[in-house]
Amino acid sequence: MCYDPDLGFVVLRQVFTSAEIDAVLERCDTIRNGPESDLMPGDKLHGGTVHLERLAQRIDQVQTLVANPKVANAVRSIVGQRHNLVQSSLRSPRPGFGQQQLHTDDAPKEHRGPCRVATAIVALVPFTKLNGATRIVPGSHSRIDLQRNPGNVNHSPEKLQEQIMVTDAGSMILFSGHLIHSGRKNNSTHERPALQLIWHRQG
Ligand SMILES: O=C(O)CCC(=O)C(=O)O
Repeated sequence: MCYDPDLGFVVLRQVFTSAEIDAVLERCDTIRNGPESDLMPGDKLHGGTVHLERLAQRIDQVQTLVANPKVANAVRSIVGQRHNLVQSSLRSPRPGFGQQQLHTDDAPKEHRGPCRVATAIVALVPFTKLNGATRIVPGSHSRIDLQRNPGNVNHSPEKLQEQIMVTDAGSMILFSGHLIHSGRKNNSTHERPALQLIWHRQG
């Protein structure tokens, strides 16, 4: 499947094997249970949602994922040839947490041509409606009016439909950083861990 510039997203299936997912989760657990001196700025172990930052520097499998040609090609089709990874984090809402407002990951897109930002969410467990699978609004990356007021999506006359990204573990939801999206509440009894990767166009 290729990035669809009209919809603003693509799902890349099985970018991680189950062994790679296990290795990433195990390493995250080691960091979470390890000495405080191993924590990095932005790591958040308490509260409703656990965050671990800079995982491309801390976990080999994440670094390999970023270099995966299938991923790199898809990122290039969103932000162009020259880009850099600015975020590689774990986001893991605990049961009862994770709900976010609809938002974009960059300022409204006022120009045609490549996007400034690409975002990927990699499911480390199956994403279900119950556990807070990410929601996205296909096509909203071309709607500057809605990017300015993402909360208006559900009231727009054209009724852009939000889509809940139910998917299997190991799949990547890759989208324009101008696409309206959000995390949803985890109503399951387990954490919903996912990687969040963000690239910025250079130049
Ligand atoms: O974890 C998710 O489902 C989406 C997270 C997100 O959009 C964010 O933290 O900005």
